[in-house]
Amino acid sequence: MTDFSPSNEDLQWLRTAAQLAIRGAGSVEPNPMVGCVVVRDEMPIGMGWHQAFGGPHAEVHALSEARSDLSDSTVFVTLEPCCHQGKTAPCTDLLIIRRPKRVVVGCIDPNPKVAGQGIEILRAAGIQVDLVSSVPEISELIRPFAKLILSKRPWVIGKWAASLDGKTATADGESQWITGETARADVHRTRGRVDAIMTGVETVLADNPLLTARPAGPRVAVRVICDSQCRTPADSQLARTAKEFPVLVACGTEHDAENRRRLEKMGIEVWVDSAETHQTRLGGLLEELGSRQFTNVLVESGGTLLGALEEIGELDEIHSYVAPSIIGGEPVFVPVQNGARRSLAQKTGMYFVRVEQ
Ligand code: AOF
Ligand code: ZN
Repeated sequence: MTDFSPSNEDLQWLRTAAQLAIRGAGSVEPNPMVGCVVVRDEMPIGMGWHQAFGGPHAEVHALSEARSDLSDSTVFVTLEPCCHQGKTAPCTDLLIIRRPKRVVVGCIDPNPKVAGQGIEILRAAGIQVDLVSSVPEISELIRPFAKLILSKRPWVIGKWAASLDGKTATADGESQWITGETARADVHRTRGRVDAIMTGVETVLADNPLLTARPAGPRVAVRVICDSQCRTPADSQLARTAKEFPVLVACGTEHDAENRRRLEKMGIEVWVDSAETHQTRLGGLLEELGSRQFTNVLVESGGTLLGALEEIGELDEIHSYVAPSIIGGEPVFVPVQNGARRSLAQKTGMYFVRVEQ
């Protein structure tokens, strides 16, 4: 589908719609975040966003606010309007009834039930539809949704905090706390919108983390421990709080049966993966989380688990917190431990989405 060349004003309204969409973070998943603005004579006459899973779509909110005749109005929507009956009615039906002069769409819906058909249907009904898929803020909005719907695996966000010289702990393993209050508050905001927070048993043994969002966000994450032998201590903070905040221990067939029973009695779900290697196990765990419709998984672990995820190409986004300090010495603890490349040509390329001080 060809891309339309937007005016500066078009871009501005699309960005406004993207900002509205973000308000649904943590409340709409596994649906995508979507924002919508209805504009007439350069003024917004209706604004909306998808607010909750199962609830009305962004267009429904925006169009109900824009009450009057829309024949001189443009609808800016970050995602192609849906054309299928899901939990809610097709947005294309609503748009065809309300008949705006033009609809500007920020990206195609990767859902196979839509996938360009929403645009076709509106055009066939005589409504001008312009696709502007070049706005990065909008493409970023739907990446987790797109990954889950197309690959059935969740979007994986790796998080670490490091010194300016790239160390995540001192040579003796001390890591709490490298960064300050602002960075920690940001991490807690992320924890409060994801479906799972994953860590490795080594981190549980070394740091005894709680891995809850404080203050709570819109979503309560399942705390997932990669623990092939089921070594998670029954007196760890994670185990002791399992009845309040869910914990899933992902182990292998070689796990310690007695400790497994002990953990299950504490309300922990133990999930056994029969795959042989750690790598296939990680893939299996991601598939399991995807089958539960988990959209976003935050990984807060040491370099081994993060490195293993990186090696299988499943590290989709990084939240890297850099502290203005130097730890020095040989790299003992670094964010991504395995998968060392010999040549720069083999590096995994990424790009900056947002850099904040
Ligand atoms: C839109 N606007 O705001 C959203 C859309 O079960 P339903 O009815 O909520 O439909 C969910 C699907 O609709 C979802 O998988 C995606 O394809 C699309 N989401 N579409 O026009 C919105 N959230
Ligand atoms: Zn819709």
